[in-house]
Amino acid sequence: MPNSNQPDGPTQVEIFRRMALLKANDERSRKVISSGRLVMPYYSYRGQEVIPAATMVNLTDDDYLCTIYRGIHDMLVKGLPLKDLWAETAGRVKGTCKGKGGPMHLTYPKKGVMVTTGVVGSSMPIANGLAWASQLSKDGRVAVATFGDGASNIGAFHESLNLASVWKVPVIFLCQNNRYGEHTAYAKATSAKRIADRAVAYGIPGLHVNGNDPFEMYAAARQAVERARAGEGPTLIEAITFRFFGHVFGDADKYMDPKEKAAAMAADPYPAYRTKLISSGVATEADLAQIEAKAEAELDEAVAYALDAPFPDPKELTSDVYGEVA
Ligand SMILES: Cc1ncc(C[n+]2csc(CCOP(=O)(O)OP(=O)(O)O)c2C)c(N)n1
Ligand SMILES: [Mg+2]
Repeated sequence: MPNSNQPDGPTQVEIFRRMALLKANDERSRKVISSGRLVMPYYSYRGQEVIPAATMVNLTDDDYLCTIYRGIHDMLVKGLPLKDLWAETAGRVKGTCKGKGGPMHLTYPKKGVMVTTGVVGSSMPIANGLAWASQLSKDGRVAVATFGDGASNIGAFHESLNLASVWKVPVIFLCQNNRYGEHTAYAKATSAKRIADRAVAYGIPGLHVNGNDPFEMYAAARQAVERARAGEGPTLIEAITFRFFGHVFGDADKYMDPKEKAAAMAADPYPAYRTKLISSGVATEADLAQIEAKAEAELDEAVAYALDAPFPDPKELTSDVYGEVA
């Protein structure tokens, strides 16, 4: 576990700002869906906010992100605007894919959000392709593939790590180990105690970090980004976290151990980090309350913007399906 590369004061606050936005967005999403005003499949990332918040602060807008259905947290902190996100998840014309992609297929290339996929394990080969393009064009971009613990048992994980290592492409494989794959607990589906150990088989660094600790997460991501930019190749990061809710919104999560869940929620990284910033003198209670209020106000605006927008015209069903060949 790396212990250098600690974030400076302003970066610590920026990580908090991103976590506050993510927490508020998750809470608002569940509230709006429960109200019946919005119908969509929703994969809560509550509990996992630290991972993208402390990782993406190390990236530029030009760097790439390939993520999954449980990836709204990754995309928001990579720069996907809140209004565009809400419009797309609500299936409205003002969304990132004109309302035709929905929550499982968000993209926003202007900020490097290249693909969201529902196919477990598929973010990795796509990120490899983008990283290979960066390597060939020498544009310095780094690609990050996020995925879950369950995805590390898919063939594409192993193929991607191998190829990335052989070609030394600038890619980071960021595994968010939230202890469950759909309705199956980690130990029932995964032989390795640590997914990070699998990196050894491909001759690349495998970092095993507490994904609920913003400083540890930041240091690991920074190390991986620096290695990628220096042309040294890929890194696998396994970030340990916990999914507070069931696989998809509405799932009764009976298969989750209630004691384990209660303990994880009691150790919620959000209030813990909030307290730490205040006690270390990096921010005041008023500073952080202001950040939280701003996130709520932005959400008020984004939800209204999305729900007031029209649905796509059925005539648009087959447009944007194929690219035009000149
Ligand atoms: C190739 C493929 N196999 C199976 C599924 C069904 N499925 C959807 S989510 C999921 C669990 C994945 O768990 P994990 O990788 O840990 O990600 P998490 O949902 O925990 O973030 C499965 C098996 C799928 N979508 N794609
Ligand atoms: Mg999982």
